[in-house]
Amino acid sequence: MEALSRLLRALRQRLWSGPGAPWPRPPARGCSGGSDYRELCARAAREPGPFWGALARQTLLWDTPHHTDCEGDFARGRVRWFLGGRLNVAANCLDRHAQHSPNRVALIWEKDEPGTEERVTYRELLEMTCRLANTLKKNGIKKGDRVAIYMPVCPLAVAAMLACARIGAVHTVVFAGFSGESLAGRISDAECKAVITCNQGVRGGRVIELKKTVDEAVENCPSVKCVFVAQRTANKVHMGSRDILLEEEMAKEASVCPPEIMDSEDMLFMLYTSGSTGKPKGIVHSQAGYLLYVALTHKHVFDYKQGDVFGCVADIGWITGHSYIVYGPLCNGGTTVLFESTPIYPDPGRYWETVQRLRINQFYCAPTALRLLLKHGDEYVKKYDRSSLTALGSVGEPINREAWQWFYSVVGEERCTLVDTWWQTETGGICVAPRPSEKGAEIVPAIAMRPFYGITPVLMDEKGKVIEDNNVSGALCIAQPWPGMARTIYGDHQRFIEAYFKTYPGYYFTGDGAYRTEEGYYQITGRMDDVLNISGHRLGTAEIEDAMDEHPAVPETAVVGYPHDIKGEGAFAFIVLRDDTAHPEIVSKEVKAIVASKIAKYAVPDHILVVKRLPKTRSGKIMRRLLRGIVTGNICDLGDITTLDDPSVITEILDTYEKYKAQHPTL
Ligand code: 7RM
Repeated sequence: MEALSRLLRALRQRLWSGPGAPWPRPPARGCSGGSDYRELCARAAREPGPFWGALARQTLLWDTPHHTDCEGDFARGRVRWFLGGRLNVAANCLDRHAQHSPNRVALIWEKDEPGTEERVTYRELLEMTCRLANTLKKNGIKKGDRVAIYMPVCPLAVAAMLACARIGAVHTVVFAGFSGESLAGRISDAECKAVITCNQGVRGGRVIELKKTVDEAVENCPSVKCVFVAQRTANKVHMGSRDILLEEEMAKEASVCPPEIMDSEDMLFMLYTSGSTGKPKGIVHSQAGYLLYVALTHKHVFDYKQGDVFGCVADIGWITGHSYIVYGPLCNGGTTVLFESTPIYPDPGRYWETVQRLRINQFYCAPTALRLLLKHGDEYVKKYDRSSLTALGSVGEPINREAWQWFYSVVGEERCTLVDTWWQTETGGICVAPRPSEKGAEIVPAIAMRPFYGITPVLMDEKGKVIEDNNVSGALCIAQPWPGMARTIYGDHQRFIEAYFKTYPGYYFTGDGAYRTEEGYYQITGRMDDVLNISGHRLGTAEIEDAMDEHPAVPETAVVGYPHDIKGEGAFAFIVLRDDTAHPEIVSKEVKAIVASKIAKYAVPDHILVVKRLPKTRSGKIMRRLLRGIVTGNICDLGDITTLDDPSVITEILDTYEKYKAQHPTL
């Protein structure tokens, strides 16, 4: 008992005084804080309003300039930027570029079928967007209405997002890997009036039945009045009474659509993301602040220059796609790649063959893909010409040393800047990254993470006090509002306040822990709450548990994360069976199927262990911390177990786990 308490103390200690840096990184040559960068940060911190206000006037195209830079604070959890300003986001992303350079390429669609890219110019994208916008209007979609987009990465998906922006409708893109039930949940919560989808998708050579999934989803969504169906494949799908062939209708519409002029703070889009409780939250972003922030971070973090080809291989269903495939690059008049395929189709050279063929200059991806690719060896990289590359970016999860080194040395030939970028759905854009950095320091392997100008990170100790020292870790908070931050959770502002502004009053709490180095650089250590990061995708343990609990034979479940070679983190589930007659293997299979159909395939736990009971406190709360300790091999680190109802449960589960592990050597 005493030993266990010691272990618990150690665990808490580890969380707060920090595991130290995730891994020792080489010193940051030449980027220790240039005068430009320092000056910008100082100005932004001193007078954030005027600082961002001036940038907003310079960077965006306004219908009416704003009169008030910023209003509100974290104490109230309500912040607003550029009040009085009026503009249209689609006009910013399209019209002004189409006017000056109509034939400049806006999108390069790297289709799933290798070697079949398609280019879309600014003029063409503007026309496509206007036709789509007119089609939406014709079918009754108005300013403020919500529209769900359930599509693969393709030009029409981008046009759909921009068409919503053009008429002032609010899009909510749902990653096309989510199940019908997940889609339905999001459509209902957002009360979407329409869904835009494709007949089918194609990924890694496999057909995905998107329309079928939408049919399943909208069956229980009375708010949906029409479903627009684009044709990605030649196959016919069932069309019902509210279904509309998108391209056919677009062809009938005018290629001009006057933009709806929006207030800076009107809602631009919402995007669902997982939190520590069961239900995903609809994170709301507004027009001007978001657009300004993603345009500036895109330009300065990647050093994007006019004419560069920007290759972010994320899916548009995640915030990374919104900010760095669509809004950031297009606001900057850039050329942006839409990557529809997978890193390993037709073989593990796909990314680099694409880099060579499209002459990509900045390449932005997730560590999980790098971990997968490096296992296939360097040859798949080296056989393609990567001389166009100038910057490499990583996002979504902590990048481990091996992946960083491989990306930097093998992919980037030690010639490209590698930017590890930390941010969240809620932050809108990149907040911590090695750039911008000092002038002349661009070519060094920048590994030191520091705040983008205007971002004021602070670390908190367990008592909720700001930590001033370096060489420490704590809870990562941000002290000052910035234009790109989320404004609310759709339909539940109270939840917004509770999730982000209650834990450390007056500060935005990110949910992540971070370590600050001797020199004052930041390294992210990972989530401090019950949110998993599986292959760079966020998932709440409660979300998975809620799905598993649907199984009639499973009264209790608990999910924890464990380190996974490729995914970074995997889900490990513990379940209790209602009675001894249930067959564990059959139940496990059924439970997995339930998770896939209620959430998505990637949410299915890698392991399901049947146990007699779960560790609980005397008040009946499941102690996931202990289970995490078991699956991460930190049994010496279980911490305070004094509140545990019956300590013998630990040895009981440990025994079961050891037996399971013996049969699963990959664990
Ligand atoms: C962009 C995105 C956010 C969570 C965040 C972190 C983790 C993201 C990094 C990272 C370490 C990084 N939005 N995370 N980037 N952890 N280093 N560079 O991923 O809303 O889907 O996820 O992802 O835990 O809180 S997200």
